Amino acid sequence: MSHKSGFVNIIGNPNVGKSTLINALTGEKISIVSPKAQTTRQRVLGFLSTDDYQIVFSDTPGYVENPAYELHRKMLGYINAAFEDADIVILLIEPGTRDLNPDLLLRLQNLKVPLIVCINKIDLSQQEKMMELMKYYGEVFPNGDVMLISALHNFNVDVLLGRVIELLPEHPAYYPKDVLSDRHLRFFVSEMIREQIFYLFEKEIPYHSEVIIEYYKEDENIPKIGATIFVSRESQKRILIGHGGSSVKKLGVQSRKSIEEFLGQHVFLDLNVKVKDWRDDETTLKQMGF
Ligand SMILES: Nc1nc2c(ncn2[C@@H]2O[C@H](COP(=O)(O)OP(=O)(O)OP(=O)(O)O)[C@@H](O)[C@H]2O)c(=O)[nH]1
Ligand SMILES: [Mg+2]
Repeated sequence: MSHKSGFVNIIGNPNVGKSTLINALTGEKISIVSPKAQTTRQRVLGFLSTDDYQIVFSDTPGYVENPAYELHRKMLGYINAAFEDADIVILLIEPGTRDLNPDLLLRLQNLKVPLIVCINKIDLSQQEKMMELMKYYGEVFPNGDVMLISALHNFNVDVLLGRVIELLPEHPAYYPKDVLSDRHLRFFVSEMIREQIFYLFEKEIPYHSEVIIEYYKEDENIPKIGATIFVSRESQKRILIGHGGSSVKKLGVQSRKSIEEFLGQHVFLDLNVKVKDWRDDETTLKQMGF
């Protein structure tokens, strides 16, 4: 019997809902989500497998307009990689967006694989404007499909999935059928702490924070997890820790709750804050998994 499989890579500007979409498509928490731009920094794969097919969905960072740090260049590198191995590209757009970066636009127009343009967050816009936007993108990408979705409210996500399955090439499965992602537990745990940093802290703090899991002891009744949060400057460390440690304590409680929900069990979580100018440091970025 024939079997379908392929890489379906979600690409778009920051904050358009790419991570929300990969979670909706797979039905799992594959990628962290926040209301702030540039939440996703690495490529994360999420798999949807049945007897007949395996879809390898890929979440990518939002397109970085002006890369200023090595971190940004790494983020752009993941987008490049997603262009290279895609069997299908989903371009995610926010209502009202008409200008894509010229380089991004050109690459999308010259794709050798099918393109599905999804206008997301349609719950936030009027029908008439959506129709205009659909027409506009239909003209910009005459070979692509254009559809309206809401990743957050699960509207038309099933229609998108149906189209993806139609377009999927015949190929054996790339990954074992019983796994959900290419990432291990430590990655998800560090990302969930980072997600809470995006929710709890303002201004530059989330953008200067990265999390490393130092230990994950599963041999105990309740797993013990130790994580270090790296920030670039002493002043940022003071903000993260807060008066008498109040802010880092709150971060610890919220992160622990989210990790416990993910794992379905209690954990101990110990957070440490350290200063290191990690965003421009190749070696440190490598240690952080970039
Ligand atoms: N109203 C509405 N909000 C949405 C929808 N989809 C996503 N969002 C919200 O948009 C924000 C950004 O979502 P993400 O999934 O983190 O966006 P992203 O494209 O992955 O962002 P980066 O990783 O920063 O590039 C979050 O606050 C989501 O809840 C939608 O269909 N409707
Ligand atoms: Mg994201």
